Amino acid sequence: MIETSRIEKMPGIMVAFDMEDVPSAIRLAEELSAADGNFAIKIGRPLEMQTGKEVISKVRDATDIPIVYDGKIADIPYISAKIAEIAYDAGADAVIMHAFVGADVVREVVNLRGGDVITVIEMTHLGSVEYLENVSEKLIRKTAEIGVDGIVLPATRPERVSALSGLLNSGDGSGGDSETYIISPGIHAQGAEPGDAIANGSDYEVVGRAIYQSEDPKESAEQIYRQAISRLGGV
Ligand code: NUP
Repeated sequence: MIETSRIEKMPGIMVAFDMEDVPSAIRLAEELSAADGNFAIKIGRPLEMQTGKEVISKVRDATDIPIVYDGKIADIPYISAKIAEIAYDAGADAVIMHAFVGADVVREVVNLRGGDVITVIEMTHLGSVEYLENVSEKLIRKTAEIGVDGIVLPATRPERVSALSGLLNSGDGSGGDSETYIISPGIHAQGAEPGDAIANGSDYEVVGRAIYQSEDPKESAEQIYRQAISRLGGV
């Protein structure tokens, strides 16, 4: 039984692999292995849909960097656990699932002990304020109590990262675990700047298009990493 996180709680960049070209994904995975900084890879549905779970295995063979499968799992407990199990078996270190589906689903996936579980608490887009923002404190408390490894908070709303990360670490009876890492998408393509989330308590900033659509993805990843880290001041 594995109880420790596969993903280290330390500032870094999680590169979103949403490109639809498998060879370029493998190339970037190899390049990131040699890149200067703390990186993780997040495989999203657009890439997964090219070949299915094989692409997770191919990226796994190309690098030792932690791999997160972002299926945003949101189904009944049996199906959610099945999807997570397939991703772990293919080589993923972590899966992303929705918290709003309820504690029974989160618990079922956590109980697999196949790898890290990251739950979506609030999202980066406008519609996240319609429903998720109203229940996010409850979602954090519940998922922390269950013992997830990571949560998703939006870099596009740094004030939410600050407020909710404080809640996670407050030890106010919420079951909050300071070892729980925070990942925050929204850098560049969705309007946030490198460091906006990390400076407010997040650990990893998730960056997709600004890296994989750039002329030199490895160089862009390194540059964004440096910019984000510099916002911590002296670290
Ligand atoms: O709230 C979320 N917002 C978001 O953009 C939760 C996510 N998981 N993501 C993912 O982060 C999204 O699916 C994509 O893979 C990545 C952001 O990509 P980009 O906007 O940097 O290209």
